[in-house]
Amino acid sequence: CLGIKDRYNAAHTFIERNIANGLGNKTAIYYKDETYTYQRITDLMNQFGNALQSLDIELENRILLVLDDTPNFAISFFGAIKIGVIPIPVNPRLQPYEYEYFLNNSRSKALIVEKHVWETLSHLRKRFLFLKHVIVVDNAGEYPDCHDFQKLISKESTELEFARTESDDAGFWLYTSGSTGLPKGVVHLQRDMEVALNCYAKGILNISETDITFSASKLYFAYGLGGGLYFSFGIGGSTVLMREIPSPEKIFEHIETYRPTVFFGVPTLYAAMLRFAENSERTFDLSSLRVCVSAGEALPELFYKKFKNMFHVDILDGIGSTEATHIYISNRFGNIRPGSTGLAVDGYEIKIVDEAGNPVPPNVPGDLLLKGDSLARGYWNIHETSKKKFVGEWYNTGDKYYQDTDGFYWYCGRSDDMLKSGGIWVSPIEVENALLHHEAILEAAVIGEEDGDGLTKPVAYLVLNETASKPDESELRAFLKQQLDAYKCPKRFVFVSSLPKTASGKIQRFKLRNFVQA
Ligand code: 3SK
Repeated sequence: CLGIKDRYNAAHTFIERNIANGLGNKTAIYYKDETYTYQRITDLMNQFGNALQSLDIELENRILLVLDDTPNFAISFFGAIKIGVIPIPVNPRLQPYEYEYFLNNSRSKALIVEKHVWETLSHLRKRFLFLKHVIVVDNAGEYPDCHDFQKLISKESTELEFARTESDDAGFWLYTSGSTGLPKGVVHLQRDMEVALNCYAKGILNISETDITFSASKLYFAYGLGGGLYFSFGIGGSTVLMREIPSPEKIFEHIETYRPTVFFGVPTLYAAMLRFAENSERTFDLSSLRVCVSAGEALPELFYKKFKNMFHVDILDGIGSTEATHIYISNRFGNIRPGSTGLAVDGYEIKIVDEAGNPVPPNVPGDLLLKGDSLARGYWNIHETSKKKFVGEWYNTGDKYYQDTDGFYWYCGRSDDMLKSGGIWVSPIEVENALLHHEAILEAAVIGEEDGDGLTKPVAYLVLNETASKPDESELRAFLKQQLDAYKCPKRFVFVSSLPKTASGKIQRFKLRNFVQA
């Protein structure tokens, strides 16, 4: 037929291929004291897809998923994809005005929502301009103008046809908040998850059918979506889902109970796990893990070493982005350089360029550009920003990096976070890592601030360890001078009880800058 390419649907790759491979009875999800086989997930996914169709939600319509990490997420996400409807998972712990923005910006026709979120939102319903249906999980009849998730899908058949989708069709969106402005809808294609699976999960993690994954990062975040869902589904493995906010206690409990083999976390969580274990009277059994993964921010060398020492497992640090679908630079088994982000993942090309766009020599920081098949199509409805960030085949990540002579990449910070002190670029990451070696310091964030002469100087915001007393500033300076050139040493230290962070654990240095300017 003219105009029709080969058919492709990610719900086949990640769900139904497992049935075709004879894995219908295999556990796909461990959740609380229940197990969900691939057959059960397939049946529920089909029922959900049929339910959407019965509500006239059709090919290329968008739906917003405001769901916790439970099997309902997997069912809704892949059920929508199977019929060519575009699911948009977002954080279920936001303010009502943020959902108003997501619903109107994406023009979602349906909202699939946890009851605890709908309770905060229902009074705003008239402001959701394109919304036709609200499907509440555990609604129990309290909202007569909404559908109850369980009741709605249980009426439906477990048979469902795939939509006529192709690999280049929009498959799903994720919103990225960035450091300024409103969140941007990142449009991903049907095939993007399979590219990330092949390049990173198979290529770097050697993920296989015997693996059980567990991600502390939530499924609405690109990092958690791979680590906690489609990496294991893509190879017929199993995954552990945890609804709760990931405290160290809960993480240890889940690892000891379900004995996952691959764990995904972020540096602040690894630091919190170490602290929790150091202050605990008992030891924690992490022997089921063959590897831990870190992303979101650079993993300080210190955390890597302490973790390995305490739990005898490597953390593979890498960097990815929502726009890239998943991780594109990573350390590898047997070739870990602590503190560095590692080497380019096969399937991706990396360039580091100066302000004029020319490649920089080794050891010189520049802007990191990325090329690869899992790159998003662009941002929804923000043409100018899309043009600036997606240039030809390259995506400008907004991160400053340098590459050493062995090919390893070293993170210097977000381009917006770099500061010039005495006319020389300073990486906040380098100064923060030096500060973290001090026994009293738990967390550090460094920004540039103008001094009385209008010159920019580094300033450090510090969170102290619970048991530590405030160190003397001259002692801190002397400590840093052993590790850093003088122009990199902070001129001021501000002690705070916490640092501003994104829901995924990234330090928001721009908030400290705005706070200082205000
Ligand atoms: O922040 C990261 O490093 C990351 C990794 C994988 C997927 C998405 C993101 C943002």
